[in-house]
Amino acid sequence: MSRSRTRPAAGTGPAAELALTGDLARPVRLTVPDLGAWPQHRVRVSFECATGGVRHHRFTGPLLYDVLSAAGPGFDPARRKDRLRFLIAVTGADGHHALLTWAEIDPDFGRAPVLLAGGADDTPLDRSGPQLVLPQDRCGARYVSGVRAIRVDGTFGPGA
Ligand SMILES: Nc1nc2c(c(=O)[nH]1)N[C@H]1C(S)=C(S)[C@@H](COP(=O)(O)O)O[C@H]1N2
Ligand SMILES: [Mo]
Repeated sequence: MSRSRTRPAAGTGPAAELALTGDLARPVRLTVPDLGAWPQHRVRVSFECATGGVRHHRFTGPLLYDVLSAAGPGFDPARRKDRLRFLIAVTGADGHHALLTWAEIDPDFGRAPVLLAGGADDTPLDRSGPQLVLPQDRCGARYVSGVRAIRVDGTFGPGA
C-alpha cells in the first residue's frame, strides 16, 4: 500500500507535532509551519526502494543541522572532537526509526545536506508531519516520513 495514497489532505485536522529531545539546551515541540522559520532549501531526489524500485520526489524545508543547532546540542562548539559522540535518532509515526551521526550533517565533517522537509511534491506535510530527506542516500529507507521525534544523544562512548 502506498503511504502517499493514505496521506491525509493538507490543511484539514490538527497539525502533527515533532518533539526535539535529548542532550539539548532548548528541547522543543515543532509543527511543519514552525519549520518555515529557518532558511528553506529545495531539492529533487531519486532513491531506490528495495520493494518499489526507483522513486523521484521534490522536497522543501530547512536543514536538519539548522533546526537542531537552534535547540542547543550539548557539546562544546569550540572543540570539534566533542561532537563526534553525538547521535541523532529519528522516529516516524509508525515507529520506523533511523540513526544519523552529528558528524554526518556537520559542515566541519560530512556536510550532508539533510533536510527536515515540510513539503513534498508541492504538498504541505502539516498533518502527516515532516520528512527526513537525505540526498546522499542511494536507498530510500532513511527518508523517514511522518517524523514525530528526533532525539539527540551524546551519551555514546567508552564510559557509557
Ligand atoms: N515513517 C516511515 N517512513 C519511511 C518508511 C516507513 O516504513 N515508515 N519506509 C522508507 C522506505 S524503505 C522508502 S523506500 C521510502 C519510500 O518513500 P515513498 O513511498 O514516498 O517514495 O520511505 C521511507 N520512509
Ligand atoms: Mo524502501
